[in-house]
Amino acid sequence: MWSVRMRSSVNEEGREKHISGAEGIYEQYQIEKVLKRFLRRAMEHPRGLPDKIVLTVEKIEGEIDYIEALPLKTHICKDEKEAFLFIKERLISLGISEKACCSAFEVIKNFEMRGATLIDLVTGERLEENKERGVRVSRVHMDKSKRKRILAKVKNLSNQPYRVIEALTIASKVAFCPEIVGELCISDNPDYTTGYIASRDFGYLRITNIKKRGDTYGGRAFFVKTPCNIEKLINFLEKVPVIVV
Ligand code: PML
Repeated sequence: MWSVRMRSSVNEEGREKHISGAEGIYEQYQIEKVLKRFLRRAMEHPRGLPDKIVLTVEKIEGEIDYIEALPLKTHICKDEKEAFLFIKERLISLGISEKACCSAFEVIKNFEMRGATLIDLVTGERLEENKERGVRVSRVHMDKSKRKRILAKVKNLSNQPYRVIEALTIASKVAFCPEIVGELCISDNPDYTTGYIASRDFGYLRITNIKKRGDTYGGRAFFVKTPCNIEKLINFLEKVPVIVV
């Protein structure tokens, strides 16, 4: 099996600004088709035209972990205020402090990261060393038959069902880490206003109107129980190949 990844960016005043990313685990015969799809996605992203696209094709050596997808539900909120209150309540029910919830929203709104931030679930402190890059969940893919079943379930819920599948795939790998108690995700796509919170406890919970249409901020925050081995956690999220079934 092969890990195929894409990330695109644009240089803005000497800084590399993230535009889009995509990835999966594929058989060798699928690589060419996937590369074409990823390239089109990079060139047609609503966040703009990139000036750099990195495509990586890497053979996977060693074992692949198989894990179960989180169950998916949707909660309707009328606006971002209602969404914020609902999210806070659900995250607090997991043992995450109010301070940590607010810190996650603040980081997502104010810091542009390529990956996710790791938030200490009590103090709200950021735990990753490289704060500009964040942690990029990688080498993860949803199995074809699971993908079909989820697609049938979400095609009437979202106008971008593949986005839901990708996010559910990432959230399932994240929730598999015992050190991570919950996740908050807001899409950085200005036209996509549904986000989610996820945990082993309540699964993948989509939240409508998590932000206003047109807002360009977005990102992911993982709530981490400390003390824990951060390096080992980041290694799992970024490097260990996982197929979600
Ligand atoms: C969904 O379940 O509708 C997807 C939510 C967030 C996706 C994050 C992204 O693709 O930007």
